[in-house]
Amino acid sequence: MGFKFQNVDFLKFDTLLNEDERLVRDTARAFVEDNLVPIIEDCFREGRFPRELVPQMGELGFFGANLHGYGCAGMSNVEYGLVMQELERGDSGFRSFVSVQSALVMYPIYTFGSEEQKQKWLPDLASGRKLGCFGLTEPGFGSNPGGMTTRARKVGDEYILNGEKMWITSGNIADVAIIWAKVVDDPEPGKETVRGFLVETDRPGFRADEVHGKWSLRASVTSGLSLQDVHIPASNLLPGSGGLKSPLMCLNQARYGISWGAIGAAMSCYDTALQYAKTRKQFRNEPIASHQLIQEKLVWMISEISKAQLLSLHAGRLKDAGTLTHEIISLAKRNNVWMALECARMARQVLGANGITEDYPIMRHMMNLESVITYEGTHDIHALIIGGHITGSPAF
Ligand code: TGC
Ligand code: FAD
Repeated sequence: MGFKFQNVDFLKFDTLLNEDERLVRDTARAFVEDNLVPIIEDCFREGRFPRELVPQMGELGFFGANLHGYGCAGMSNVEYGLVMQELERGDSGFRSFVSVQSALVMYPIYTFGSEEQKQKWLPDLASGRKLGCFGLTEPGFGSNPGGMTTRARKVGDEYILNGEKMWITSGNIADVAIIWAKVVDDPEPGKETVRGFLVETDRPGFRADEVHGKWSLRASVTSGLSLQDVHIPASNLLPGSGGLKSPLMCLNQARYGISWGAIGAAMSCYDTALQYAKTRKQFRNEPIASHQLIQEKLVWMISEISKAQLLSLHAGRLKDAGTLTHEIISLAKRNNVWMALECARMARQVLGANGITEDYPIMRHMMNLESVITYEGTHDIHALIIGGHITGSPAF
């Protein structure tokens, strides 16, 4: 069942995009319609990541799309955002996989890696021949990653890593993990500095355990990682990384993409509710779309989606101009994910009982968005980031 997606564009948003941007968006849209939509409900129910779609996404340039060289597509940040929008219109978990591969694995290698590391990893990650994950969160440190207990100790020409990471997207399917750890006695005895490491997942002492029992992002793999005396060559340190600022720079990339992705999930919910309301009849033998309270819900959704589109497009234009700040990204991520979750809840009501079934994508989006509003900085943590910025008083 369900409906074929119809474009959601109240504001003539397309007129704000150039031809290349529309082409990229339409390519991603067709990929999602043809390949993801037909299988996603089964994947979600079965708790299966549709890995078979990885090579095609590599060919389409979706991995590390806004990076240049090393086999990457060199898209603009707006184009990259539009890809994220379309992928999440399909499924947030599927978009998460691409976000992690791109913003959290390829970006740190691209930004903090040596030339040798870039040559070795980026082309394979761009094509999807290799997959990666990003280990920042720990069982005891989520919103406050600066408290991490994972440690790296330099011994001769090796580092030895010990620690636990939790809630790691793609942990069990990754060939390489970007692990953030505090290096002991760095830069001087008694001091510690957060640094990033490339850890091949087949190294002795590295273990990934999949998290089961999720009611959210079921089409995405989530894992706990354990590192016990994992020896890596010193050359696996990302040499440009240093301080908590480094992983936070990666989060900026991912959060920016999420701000677009959430619009996609909201579009899917709104479009489903609109089409349903036009066909479902109650009382006067007229479609429920003719009832004022249904219209009010649809109007709320299209208003908020339209504002979110402008917000992310503005952020993208600033990012392309090199002037985007992380506080603006926090505002966009916070607003758009909240907006999408509200749309999912409203759209679900428009569908009545049918809204709770897998015949329509709404309930899946709603459950997925509960993760999206939590990861990459919770809704409240982004309020504190913005609040600290405008008042000058950090409130963590
Ligand atoms: P704080 O003292 O505020 O900052 C430490 C240093 O970092 C700088 N900074 C940033 N730099 C770049 N980008 C940002 N967004 C930055 N935020 C802060 C800051 O200026 C400072 O620099 P310096 O030079 O003075 O050292 O740090 P804090 O310890 O008080 O912590 C606050 C913070 C920012 C960590 C917290 O607000 C936060 O963001 N917590 C959320 C953690 C989080 O988002 N984790 C995400 C894990 S990955 C994930 O969820 C993947 S989900 C899969 C998917 O993406 O689809
Ligand atoms: P906590 O930090 O324990 O927060 C619990 C509650 O307390 C929240 O409501 C929070 O807003 C609130 N809170 C915390 N501190 C404050 C404060 N100072 N003031 C007011 N309220 C506060 N991490 C990775 O590193 N890599 C990944 O790939 C990754 N993928 C993920 C995939 C999924 C499906 C999920 C659910 C999470 C993923 N994460 C990943 C982890 C994610 O980033 C964390 O869950 C998130 O940062 C929140 O941390 P926490 O769950 O420990 O919550």
